[in-house]
Amino acid sequence: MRMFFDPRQLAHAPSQEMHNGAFVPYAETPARAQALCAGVSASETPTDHGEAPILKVHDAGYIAYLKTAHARWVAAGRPGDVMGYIWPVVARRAVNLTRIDALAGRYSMDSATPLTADSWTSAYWSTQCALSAVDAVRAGDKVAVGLCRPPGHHAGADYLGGYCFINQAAVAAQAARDAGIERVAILDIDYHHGNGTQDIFWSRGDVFYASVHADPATDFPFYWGHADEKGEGEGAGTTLNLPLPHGTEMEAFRDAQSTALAAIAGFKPGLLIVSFGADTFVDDPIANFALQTADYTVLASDIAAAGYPTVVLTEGGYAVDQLGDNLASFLSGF
Ligand code: OKP
Ligand code: ZN
Repeated sequence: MRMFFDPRQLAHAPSQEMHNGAFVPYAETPARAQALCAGVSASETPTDHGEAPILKVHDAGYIAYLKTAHARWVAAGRPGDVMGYIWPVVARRAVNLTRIDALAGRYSMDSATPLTADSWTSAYWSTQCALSAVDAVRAGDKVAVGLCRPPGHHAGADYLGGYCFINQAAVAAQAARDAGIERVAILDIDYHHGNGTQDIFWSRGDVFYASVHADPATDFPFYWGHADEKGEGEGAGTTLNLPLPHGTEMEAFRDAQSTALAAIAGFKPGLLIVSFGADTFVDDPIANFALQTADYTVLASDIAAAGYPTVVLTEGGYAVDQLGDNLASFLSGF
């Protein structure tokens, strides 16, 4: 099984995030990436596909922001990492934005995703891992893995958030479409709903998005992921949300994943992309499900049994000491 990782993914290292009204150490650490690598026997450096596949999904102004925001921040005399404080939610005239604070609000969904001088570089290489995994599967491998960090599923076409900058699953799905695969399905089993992925494909009938996640009534990202969100226009019926309550254990999670896989089977995809988050683990410090390490093997076996060419991309998972074992357990199911 080919796996992709680039050491430049380690560079992004925000010092702190806003959490429940106070600054706390940033949870999405470089140590997570080291744990992912420790969980697999070997990985390869990805091929550089350039920016073009990223720009097929993301807004050009947004990508320019990712690349320049930290320099603007420094030029404005600011310390630390870029952090927005005003959003165009109430006053929506987002025109003539030049000041870094205006841009940060325009291109962010939250205040918990600091942007450093290295964020673009790390997110870029995280995305190249996803694209290289798509290449491996197109070349005939049954399954390939992008050891993606930073993660991607909260990033929309023109916004960052939830520790995410570039949506690797979306860029991978679009690359597969552009390579001639007519229908692509994304199965998102991170603890959190993948609002960015849902938004990007909301009105499209060629990419199915199914997510099993914590109920947005209790969990981030709050404004997406309810069961009645099903897509619209050409995409009506190609979004499936399966929210679950705090305390969810393997049996209920597996049932929900089976429901998602049944819906995906009806869509007849030529490629499956799995957004795999290990933050469903019982001891995850920022989440509230109760999966055990051995459960991930069973979940992956169910996915493998569906028989699609499959690209696995890592998303969350913050119990760093068990992250490698949880990933290894999942991959062994293939
Ligand atoms: C990313 B992924 C305030 C709470 C913000 C953000 C969670 C992002 C999870 N600090 N939490 O889906 O694992
Ligand atoms: Zn998550």
